[in-house]
Amino acid sequence: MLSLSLKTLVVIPTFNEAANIVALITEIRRINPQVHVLVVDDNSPDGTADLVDKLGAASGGAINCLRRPGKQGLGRAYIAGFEWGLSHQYEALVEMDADFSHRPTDLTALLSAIESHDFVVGSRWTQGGSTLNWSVWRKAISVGGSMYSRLILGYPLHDWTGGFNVWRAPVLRTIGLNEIKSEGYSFQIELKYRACAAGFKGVEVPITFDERREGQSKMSSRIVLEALYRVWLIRLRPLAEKAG
Ligand SMILES: Nc1nc2c(ncn2[C@@H]2O[C@H](COP(=O)(O)OP(=O)(O)O)[C@@H](O)[C@H]2O)c(=O)[nH]1
Ligand SMILES: [Mg+2]
Repeated sequence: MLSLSLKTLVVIPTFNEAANIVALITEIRRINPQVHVLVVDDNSPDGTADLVDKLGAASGGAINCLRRPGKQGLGRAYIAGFEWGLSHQYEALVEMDADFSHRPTDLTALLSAIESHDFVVGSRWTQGGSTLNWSVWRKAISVGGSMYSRLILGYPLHDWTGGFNVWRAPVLRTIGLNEIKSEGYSFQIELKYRACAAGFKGVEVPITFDERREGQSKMSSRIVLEALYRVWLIRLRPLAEKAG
């Protein structure tokens, strides 16, 4: 078992993930029992939040659910989850999807890497990373989107749109979470850009991106298109300097 020096919170945004969430949290904590979990649920009609609360009641405070009034998008959910985590003194905050696309077994390598870095990017497109059952087209759009982001934003990451990442608390405290307007894939791009631009040091760790296990995707082609123009807004907006 990996021994963690940092108090760690896995933040999982959910909308209608009742078929996945209990199995996912159980698996995460079976592999890494020291990590805590916060689910940020946007009032899912399928009762996701109630399932998490049931699990949480027997967890001694290790599993919590933040309930939000309605579907406000992935970016807003993460910002609320990060703020909750920072106010509860967590030192490392993980982003992870609820649908098993991000494998609980890959989390161990990400947690190991955060011990010596400011942030860790779980990467499908670095040496050793992969996707399972993706068409050539889907791969081309994802790799192309990351190359496009890298060219415009200028930092040498290979997976800009991925959402399986770890942030040390000072990074999230510094980069101006409340100024972030992006949603979906561009939210992930903007977090990475702001961390790099503030001078924080990250590393990419290879992951295998699996198929969603149960339920439906909430992403749309609108969110892909949003990312294409948002990258320019992200690049051109002035950023706060890194403190200290
Ligand atoms: N709280 C919240 N979670 C969301 C929202 N949209 C998507 N999610 C969650 O974000 C994660 C990624 O979404 P998913 O639909 O799997 O996207 P895809 O993998 O790109 O198809 C999943 O855990 C979703 O339940 C939202 O509006 N609010
Ligand atoms: Mg998914």
